[in-house]
Amino acid sequence: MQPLILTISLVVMAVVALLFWRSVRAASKPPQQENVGKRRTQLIWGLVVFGVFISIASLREWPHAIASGEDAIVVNVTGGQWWWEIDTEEVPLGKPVNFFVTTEDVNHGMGIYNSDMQLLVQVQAMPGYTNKVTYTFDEPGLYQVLCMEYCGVSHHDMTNEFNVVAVDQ
Ligand SMILES: [Cu+2]
Repeated sequence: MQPLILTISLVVMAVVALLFWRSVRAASKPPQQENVGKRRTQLIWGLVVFGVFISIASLREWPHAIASGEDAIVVNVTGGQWWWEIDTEEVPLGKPVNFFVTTEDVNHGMGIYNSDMQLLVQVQAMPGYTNKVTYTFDEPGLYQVLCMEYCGVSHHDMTNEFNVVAVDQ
């Protein structure tokens, strides 16, 4: 998927660069036609419509949607200087987990990392708000919750963990 996106991006960049170069060249010449202003307006509106279309078409599923249905699990996470409280130690494998995240003091960032310390999902933790993010774990194991926003001298100690376990149906 990545090479395809890179190729499409390079082609679109080349087309935009070509249009830009033609516009600059056209602007340096005296206008030869009366309708050149009209054509420029059409070109600008065409590019705007094209840009809006590409933006909408390239947006994937809205990232803030919360899983619903009877399968969904709720895990409440509260942050503070400098700790994370998670209301469970075990999370089921293969089920959508809705993390409801808040903080008791300052802003924090809740990031969930797998055992290779790859960031899987993150959401801002804000005082007075409960932010939500959904993630479905597809591998069992120990997962780390780290703070992703500098929040004071012991920011680096702000960690907790939970296990993702296979559950029988
Ligand atoms: Cu923090």
